[in-house]
Amino acid sequence: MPKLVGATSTSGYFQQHPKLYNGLEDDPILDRSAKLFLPEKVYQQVYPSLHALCDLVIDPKTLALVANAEHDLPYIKGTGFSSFGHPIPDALVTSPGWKELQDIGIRNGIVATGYDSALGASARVVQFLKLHQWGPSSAVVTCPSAMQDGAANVLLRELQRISPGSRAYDDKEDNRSIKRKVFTRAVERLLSIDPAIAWTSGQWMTERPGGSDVAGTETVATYEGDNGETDIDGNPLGPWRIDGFKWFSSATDCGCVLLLAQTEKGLGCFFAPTRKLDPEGAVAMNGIRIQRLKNKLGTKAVPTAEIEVRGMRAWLVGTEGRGVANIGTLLNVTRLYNAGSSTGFFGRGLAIARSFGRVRVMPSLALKGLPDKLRTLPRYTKTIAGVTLTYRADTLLAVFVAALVGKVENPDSPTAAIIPTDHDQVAALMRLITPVSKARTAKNGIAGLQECMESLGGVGYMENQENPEMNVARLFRDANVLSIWEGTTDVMATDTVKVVKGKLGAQSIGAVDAWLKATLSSNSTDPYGAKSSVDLSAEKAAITKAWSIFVYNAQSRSIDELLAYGREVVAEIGDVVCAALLIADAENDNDPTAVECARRFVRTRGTFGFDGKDVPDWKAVSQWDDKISFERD
Ligand code: UCC
Ligand code: FAD
Repeated sequence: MPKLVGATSTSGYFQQHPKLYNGLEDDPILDRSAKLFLPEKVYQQVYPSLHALCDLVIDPKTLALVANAEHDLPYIKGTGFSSFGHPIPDALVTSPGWKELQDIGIRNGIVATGYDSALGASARVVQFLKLHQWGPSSAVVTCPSAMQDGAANVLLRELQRISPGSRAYDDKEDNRSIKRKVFTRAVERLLSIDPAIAWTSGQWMTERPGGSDVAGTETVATYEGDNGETDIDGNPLGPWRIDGFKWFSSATDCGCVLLLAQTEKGLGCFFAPTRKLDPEGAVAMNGIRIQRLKNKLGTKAVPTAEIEVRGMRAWLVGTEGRGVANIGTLLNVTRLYNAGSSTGFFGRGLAIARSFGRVRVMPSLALKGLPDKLRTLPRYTKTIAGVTLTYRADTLLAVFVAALVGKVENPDSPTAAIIPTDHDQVAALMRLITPVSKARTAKNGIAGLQECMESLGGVGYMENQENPEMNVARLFRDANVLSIWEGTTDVMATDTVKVVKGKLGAQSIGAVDAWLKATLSSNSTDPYGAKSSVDLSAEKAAITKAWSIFVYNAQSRSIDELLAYGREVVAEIGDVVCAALLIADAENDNDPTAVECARRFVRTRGTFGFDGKDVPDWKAVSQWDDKISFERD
């Protein structure tokens, strides 16, 4: 009998360190999404830079910056005022880690890629794939990036509207050419990949009376005309004076903001640079004072603040009274980022879970001389396979939205065949599926990350400062905001129902109808040239039936009833679109795991009515669980 020896702090069992791998190699759905949504030539062209980014995001140096940003939290310098009572410009202090991460994001074109004309309609897909990987290693600098992208989008649309040939220009400012100059310069900054030039943007919608319902906005815009003040580029600061109080500002270190304010004709959308030149030529704040920073569950490095606005000078975007509609463009972009972040965080959580499952030893198995790693336990792989399937479906859904946005923005540019060519159909799909994707990916991401955290046992709940690559608890904390900001889940449900029952209702249902028909047609003339040799006809029939039941219910019930069941509406549309995407992915190359994922999804989701009718042999199911969880091993 060997002598029993107690463990000490330096002897006994030590867990082998888990290792993260390059996302394009370790996470099959990332590469598969790229193949499904990018034309072959674009896929080949962007693969090397995507691969390099996937290395960068797991580089210990990058993760050390995240740890620094989470440790050195933002704060306000002193009182925010000089000894003589002058407001101090740039009183907000952020960490070196935060600043460097901002710069890395800018240099890697996290925003600019979405506007890369060489990529055409694929630009948004490539951008999405970058964001998906970058988000979980960025300390959430992606939050300001999202609003930066949204602001660029809104300003580009406004530049089109006020272009010399346009007759749509009807506000009281007789200053189109100055406005064009100001917005053109702002767009240059928002899309720059030079950190010395680039601006992030704020998005100030939420006030104390409400963020979901902005009708009670207490910020007021008054038209005063040019007052001679200039922004830091020497351009006029804007003819509107803005006064009010904004309850949440995430990108508080931004170069400009888009905000809502009341005008005599109702809500307006306004653009304002955050800094100006004072009469002595020094940089000063443009009527902005930070009241205090918020103390939050997660997104700790993000300098979220309450802001008092007094005498800020701004430019009207769009027309008075159309503020919500005019900022709507931005919402669709930021909600896409939200979905990219949800799925990106979820994917990283799964990568961490896999890395642990591969090395964690089960002592009772080791003592029996059996394969002893956690990943060999059928109950464990069933849990991981379940969340992996949800993640695969949600990632396809979110990349689909990115591809639709890319096509709406570049209607004449070719795409992968899964995206329709008809502009109205693409626009209607985008408008309907964006809130569905935002709501679904956020909720599933949070729940999925909780499972990933639990799968590491106690270590999962730790901050793991010494091994920041393992910090799944941080991802879980950060992810919890994704279902709240940019519209809560119930607000997304309301928005979805408004689309279904509103003036776009028939068009959006027709758009899904046509897309489903094309996607689920499996004969040799189908638009994807699918080489399908597998039989998914029962699954396809179930999807078609589920959709027709949904359409019948949506059309026959009142808007009030549908609003009450808004979450079910979101779930059903999401299930149908995800199922069709999983089938398209499976038929793209007949990959057996992808086929199993498509089958499983349809046969286990209540939406499709297979419940209890399909009881395959449990050992065969377990083998598939292992394959779905650890496909690349
Ligand atoms: O939370 C925030 C920032 C956080 C950080 C961002 C990070 C991003 C991800 C990064 C991840 C790391 S900023 C605050 C965000 N706030 C919201 O999202 C507001 C939530 N509430 C809503 O979305 C509501 O649905 C409202 C406020 C839009 C509803 O207002 P109303 O007044 O009831 O408006 P309606 O009646 O629904 O819409 C008015 C008009 C309609 O057009 P018309 O008049 O032509 O029929 C709508 O079709 O606006 C149009 N509209 C839209 N158009 C409304 N929503 C949209 C839309 N999404 N797209 C296009
Ligand atoms: P409320 O609108 O009061 O909502 C409370 C509850 O009522 C929610 O559960 C909501 O779902 C429900 N509800 C409201 N309306 C409806 C409806 N029509 N149907 C069903 N249910 C409904 N905002 C900005 O403008 N800019 C920012 O930079 C920003 N950054 C943020 C950063 C963080 C970390 C957080 C947490 C929030 C941030 N927000 C920002 C605010 C965010 O957008 C709002 O918190 C959110 O939109 C909800 O608004 P609210 O807090 O006023 O809650």
